[in-house]
Amino acid sequence: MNPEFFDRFAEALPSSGGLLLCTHRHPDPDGLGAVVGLSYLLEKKFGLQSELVLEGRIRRAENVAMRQLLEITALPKGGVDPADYNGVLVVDSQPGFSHTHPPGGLPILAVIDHHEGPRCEEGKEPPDYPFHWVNADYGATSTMVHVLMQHYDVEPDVRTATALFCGVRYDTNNLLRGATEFDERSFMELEGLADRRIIGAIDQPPLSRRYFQQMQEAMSACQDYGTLLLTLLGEVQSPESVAEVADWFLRLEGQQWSLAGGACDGRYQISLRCDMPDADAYPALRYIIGKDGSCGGHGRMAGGQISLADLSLEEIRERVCRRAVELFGLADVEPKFLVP
Ligand SMILES: [Mn+2]
Repeated sequence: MNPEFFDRFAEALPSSGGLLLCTHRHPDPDGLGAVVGLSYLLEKKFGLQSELVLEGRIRRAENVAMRQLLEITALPKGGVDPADYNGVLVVDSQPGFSHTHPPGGLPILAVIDHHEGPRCEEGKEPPDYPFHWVNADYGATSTMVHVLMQHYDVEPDVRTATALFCGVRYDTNNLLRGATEFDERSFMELEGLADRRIIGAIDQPPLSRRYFQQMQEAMSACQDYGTLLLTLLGEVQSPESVAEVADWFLRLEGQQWSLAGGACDGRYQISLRCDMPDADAYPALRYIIGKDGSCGGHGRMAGGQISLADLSLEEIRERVCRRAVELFGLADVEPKFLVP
């Protein structure tokens, strides 16, 4: 990336006043890491204060631990008076994605993201934000923020390095998934600066009884189609647990697609994962969700949702199952329960 492009980030910022940072609903470690990194850069280099506006609760145990241990504070969605701020910066997502709603009444100054999504797919020109950096060649948005910090000669402190490291680490599964040379460089550098005890505590957080119950429900629901593991649950404790279920079954020996779904907060959440080398999860999930909902994704992982306002849980499960089986050419396969 040429240095002049990064200079545009500085040009996009106001000279004073507060800023808001926004990421997707139920942020993951990469979204949180990118927020912490960007906030640090804004303060150290530009003397600007920024606050995270959080959409959706953080409930996955690892993400809760990361937020607590790194003391990541946030304003609730709806708790923001636009008059107090000069603009919004969006990370690890893009305005227009269905799970991302920047607070209204304020200009969007910057978008930094590594996801493919509806806008790329429609082949539209990206909207003209003052700083618009969307590049799927990065395995994590935290890497992009780290690269931006390096351009401005800002070295992260321990807390910031730990947050960014978690972002790179979880989004790339320790550099094993969709990582490029940029992610590798950031991973190595940040690891040396990060707090290992905090990383360990984020990695192995205490789990609730409900968590184990959820996993047992997932075990009994998982249907094995051979190349596809389908786990379409009813109510789940959090949207993140759907992603966790999809990730978990992907560890079954052999190579498969793992599709999981669960109802939470008025939406049916769906996660698709694959462990085949060149699989592209986003177009696959796009097909499976069809016109019923929306999705986004990156490399071998994708996530989306269908509103439960217009369709019943049963209708959604039936449609998702039918289209997944159709897409993967498994219409003639009689599924077995993974755990009979
Ligand atoms: Mn990400």
